[in-house]
Amino acid sequence: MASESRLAQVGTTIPVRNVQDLAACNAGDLTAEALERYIRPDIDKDAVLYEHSGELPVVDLGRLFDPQSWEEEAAKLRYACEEWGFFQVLSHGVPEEVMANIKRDIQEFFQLPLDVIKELLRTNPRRPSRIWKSLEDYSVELKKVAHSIVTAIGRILNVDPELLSDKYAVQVLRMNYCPPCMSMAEKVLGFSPHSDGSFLTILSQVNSVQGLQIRRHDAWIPVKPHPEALLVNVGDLLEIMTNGRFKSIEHRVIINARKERLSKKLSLYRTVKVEDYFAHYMSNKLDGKRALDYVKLL
Ligand SMILES: O=C(O)CCC(=O)C(=O)O
Repeated sequence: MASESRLAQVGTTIPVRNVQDLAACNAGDLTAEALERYIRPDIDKDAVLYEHSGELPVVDLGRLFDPQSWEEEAAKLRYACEEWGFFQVLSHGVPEEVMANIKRDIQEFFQLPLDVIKELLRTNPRRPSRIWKSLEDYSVELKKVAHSIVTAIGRILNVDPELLSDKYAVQVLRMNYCPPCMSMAEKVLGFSPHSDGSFLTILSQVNSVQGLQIRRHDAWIPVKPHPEALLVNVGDLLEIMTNGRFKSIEHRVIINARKERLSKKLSLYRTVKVEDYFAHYMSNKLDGKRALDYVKLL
């Protein structure tokens, strides 16, 4: 919690009109002006290659930690991080019950009227206790998954495991809600193209509505997630720390004209305190850009 509130103090997102509020408007009120923030004139600029959806790399965590198959699976993980920046993780070990509970509770949460949600969060953010418990259980499980992936990445990069230790990690969980949009669905995006500012992100759909597309070779590849997989992507921090070897890839979310889309995203950050960086900087002799090596892994 301490690190969460620290992050909240660092910065918040740009205020926008609430999308549930927008979705509740009469179709006639959803003018181009009302939707201006969401309309992307360049939405069709690059091709969407549906036929490549099945090529998204898959990494099996069980095989990754089996000495017999480590090498083969580690090669897949390295390829995924270097060439795609996105991959699906199977055998992640998150209990089915934890997955089912969080999906159920997030769906129920977003069915509450907007004023009830606001009131709940204002008066007592912990009051919707069932969802709170589900979120906590899910976070605990995802921390283990993140730890396994980060450990494997450390082995692949041959870096000191201490540098990737959990004590430098901060975890942020977010629930995403994209309402259906009948008017101008073909011009509106749920999430504009962006790469993640995190070290690593673990994504998972909450309902069955697809929409995520990832950038590859100047085109968009729609993601069709395996029902049991978690989707992982390299974030900007990992790209920086690997000197650009691992790629933090742009992605976007298209919306569905008739159905809402729900997803959850766990972002993992690795902290470097300015004080630590400064202490490191001061305690070393001036030597070109060597102090930067302190934040880079490679
Ligand atoms: O919902 C998704 O699949 C992706 C969401 C996303 O890109 C984000 O939360 O930054």
